[in-house]
Amino acid sequence: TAGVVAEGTTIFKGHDQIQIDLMKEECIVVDRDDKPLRPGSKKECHLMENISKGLLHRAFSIFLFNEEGKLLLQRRALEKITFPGYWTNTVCSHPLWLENELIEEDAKGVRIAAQRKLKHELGVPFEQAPIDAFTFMTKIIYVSPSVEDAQWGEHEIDHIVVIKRKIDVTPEPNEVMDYKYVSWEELQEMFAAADRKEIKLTPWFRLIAENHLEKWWKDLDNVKQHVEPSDKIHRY
Ligand code: DMA
Ligand code: MN
Repeated sequence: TAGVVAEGTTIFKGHDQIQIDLMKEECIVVDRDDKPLRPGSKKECHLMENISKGLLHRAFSIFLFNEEGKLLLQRRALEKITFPGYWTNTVCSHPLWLENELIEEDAKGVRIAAQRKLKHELGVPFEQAPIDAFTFMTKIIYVSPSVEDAQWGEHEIDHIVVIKRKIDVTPEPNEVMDYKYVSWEELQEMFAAADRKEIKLTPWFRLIAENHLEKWWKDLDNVKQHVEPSDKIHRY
């Protein structure tokens, strides 16, 4: 797989073939107000060369809490092309340019995609995570190069969804190398460990955790009271 050439440049260097194939997925290219413009391949959307010119796509981040109110984190597999080996929130991915995943009403498309990826990455059966169990909270926009390989990065409008549910986890090893449930206090210890460079945390996870998560986590059973209007986008 080394040295696959695309558009005249060596883009994939010894990357995992399954992850290379996933770069063909059709993401949703959006404008700065999150209005869908056109499909764009995952590869196109994550090359810094395009991001530098302003290319932006739609994403989602799931924060899943168990019955005790602990947050499920995953450690991204070393096969991932962006942010390999990083600890992050339960699941992050992209709604695709598909009729059902483009539905805007009540963030339904994002919730359908969230259910799809909870199954794909963590093996959660659909019936354990019905789409109505996800609550859309707010949107953030951010940009970040991938530290390990600067040709890749993220520039997304990230839709944050929260779900409190008992689930069974069966990780897909090509996606997830480890997972754990943490309390708020344990998460603060992870931030300190990341500051000491003992572990790596994804930039979007830290951004959401430090700016938005606490008020939701402390009021999980009334989380719907904290839902923000769908046209509100926090800009970082
Ligand atoms: C992308 O996550 C989404 C966000 C919010 C950064 P990802 O790289 O894990 O996407 P995928 O699982 O589709 O590769
Ligand atoms: Mn992305």
